Amino acid sequence: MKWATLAVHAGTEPDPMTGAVMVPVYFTSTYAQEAPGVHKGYEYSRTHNPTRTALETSLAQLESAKYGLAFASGMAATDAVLRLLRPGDHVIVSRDLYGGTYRIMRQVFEPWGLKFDFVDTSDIATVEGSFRPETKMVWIETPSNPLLHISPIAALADLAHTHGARLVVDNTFATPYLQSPLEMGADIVVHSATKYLGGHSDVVMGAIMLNNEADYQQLRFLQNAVGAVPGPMDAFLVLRGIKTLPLRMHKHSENALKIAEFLAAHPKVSKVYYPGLITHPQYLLAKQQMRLPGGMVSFEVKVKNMDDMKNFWKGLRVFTLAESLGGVESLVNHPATMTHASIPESDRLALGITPGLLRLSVGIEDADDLIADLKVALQSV
Ligand code: P1T
Repeated sequence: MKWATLAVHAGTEPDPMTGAVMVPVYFTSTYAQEAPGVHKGYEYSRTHNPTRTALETSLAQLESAKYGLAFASGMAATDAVLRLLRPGDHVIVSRDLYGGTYRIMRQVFEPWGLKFDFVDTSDIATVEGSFRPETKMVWIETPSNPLLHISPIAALADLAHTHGARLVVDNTFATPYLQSPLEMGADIVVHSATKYLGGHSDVVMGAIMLNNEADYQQLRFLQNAVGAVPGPMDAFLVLRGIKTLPLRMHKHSENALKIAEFLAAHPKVSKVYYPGLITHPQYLLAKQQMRLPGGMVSFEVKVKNMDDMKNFWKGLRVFTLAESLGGVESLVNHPATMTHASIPESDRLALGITPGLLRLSVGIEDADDLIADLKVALQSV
C-alpha cells in the first residue's frame, strides 16, 4: 500500500461491535474479567488500551517497523530507549540536538552511569574516531534541532553495527513521511509525536518504532513498569493527525522553501539553515535520504543586542513566539533562551546557537502572508 493510503487506514479498521469508522476513545482504566486472568486481551489501561493499540499499530506501519510504542511524551520515549543500556555503556550523540535530550543525557543518565560524547554526526570520520569498546549506541537527530544538520543514516547504521552498537534516529523533524530510518538500517526510531505526527499543537506524546524483538519486549516492559503512557484522548488525536500528515508535510515543505529563499536574500539575515537550499552543506545527502526537506528553517539575524531581537518578535502578527513545532500554525523560537537554554552558553556558541539565531516552524498558512510578516518584523530590527 502507498504511504498516503496507509496514513489514513493503518490501525483503524471499522469497530467490530458498532461499525464506527473512527476508532472509539476508550475512556476506561480497567476491563471486566470472566475469571482471574481470563479477559479479551485488556486488563488495565497502563498496560494496554484499545485506542492506544490502534495508534501503536499505525505508528509501526508508517515507519515500516514490526513494533510501535506510544509514550506520554517524546522525553518519556527517549528515557525508555536510554534504559536499554547499562551503567558503564557509552553513547555517541549528535552535537546539535534538542536541549531536553541533552539535559536528560547529562543530568539524568550521566549520574546513573552512562557516558556520552556529543560529536558532529554529519561527519563519518568523527563518529568512527569516537567509538570505544563500551560504545553501545549512536544517537542522531537528522535534521537536527535547531541547526538542521543532516547525518548519513545508512552509513552510520553500518558503522554502528560493525562496532556492535545500535543506531537510534530521532525522526521528529523529518516525520516518517519524509524519511524512513529503519529502511536505511537504523535500529530504533524515536519521535516527539507532539510535533508533526499530532500536527495541531494540542497534544504531548512520544513514540518508538523498531524491529528487534528483544528490544521491543524490554521497551514494552518499561512502558508498563514505569507507566509514562498517553491517555486515550491523546492517542485519538495523534491517530487523527496522522491521517493528514502527507498533505501537511507537502505544504510545510513548500512554504519553508519559499521562506528560506526569501531569508537568504534579505540584507539583515547573515545565515539560513534549511536542507532544501542548495547552499546547505548536506543538500545532496538530504535529497537522497529525505522525500522533501521539511518545514523547519533556522536563520541568524544581524543583531547588536537582545533588544533588537525583542523588536523582531514584537513585530510579528502571524508567527507566534513559542516553543515546540510541527503544528499547522507558524511558530518562531529563540533557541538560546528557550528550547536550548539548558545547554551551557559556551557549548551553545561553539555550535552556532547564537543570540541572533531564530528557528521557524513554518505552518500551512499562505506563504505570502508568512513572508510579509517576516518582512515587517525584520524591518524593526
Ligand atoms: O516535548 P516532547 O514531546 O517531550 O519531545 C521532546 C523532543 C524530542 N526530540 C526532538 C527532536 C524535539 O524537538 C523534542 C521537543 N522539542 C521542542 C519542544 C522544541 O521546541 O524544540
